[in-house]
Amino acid sequence: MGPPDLAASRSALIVVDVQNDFSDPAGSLFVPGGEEVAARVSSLMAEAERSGGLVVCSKDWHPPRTPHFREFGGKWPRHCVRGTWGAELHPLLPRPAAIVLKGEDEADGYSAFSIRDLRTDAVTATTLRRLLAHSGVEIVTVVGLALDVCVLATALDAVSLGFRTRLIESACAPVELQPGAGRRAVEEMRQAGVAIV
Ligand code: VGL
Ligand code: ZN
Repeated sequence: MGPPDLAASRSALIVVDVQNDFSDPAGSLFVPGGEEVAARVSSLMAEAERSGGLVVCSKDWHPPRTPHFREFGGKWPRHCVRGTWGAELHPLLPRPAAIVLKGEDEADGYSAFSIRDLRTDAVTATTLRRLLAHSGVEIVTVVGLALDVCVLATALDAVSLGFRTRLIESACAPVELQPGAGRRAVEEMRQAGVAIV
């Protein structure tokens, strides 16, 4: 007989980018509602740990110069520069079992699963899929920031990689560069097969 928590261990909570720059009002790309998201995510992480689930946090982790930033031709203000306060996880979050870095080098790093090089357009995988496969995970719950950017990209990748995927909408918030982007992101995820709860 296997361990009693085998079923629970086959699900994972994927916490997307709940870092100071997105979740603290002093952060450089503060997402409105980000503090409330950090508080909710913190409880969800504790709950997932208690029930034997795997908790993985992604961190946007950019070099100081990247074509992802406005000042170098991209669309975002400077944020989550590796090793800075803005790139740290929100202090309310407990320590996760695993951390996946994304947006390194020349990549946008929107999805926690895949990396698209901004110069060559080549797409490669992060460590996340292998980590989940290694732990026997088949069901993932996605939460975090921003709903209409990295949460969207991560949940869509999760579905296309074959994971049963849930989104807890109340533990996400959109940055909405365009008004309505949050609502459209939820619709897109629903249509792709993400269960919105
Ligand atoms: C994100 C914009 C730029 C995110 C990351 O985590 O949603 N948004 N980089
Ligand atoms: Zn970024």
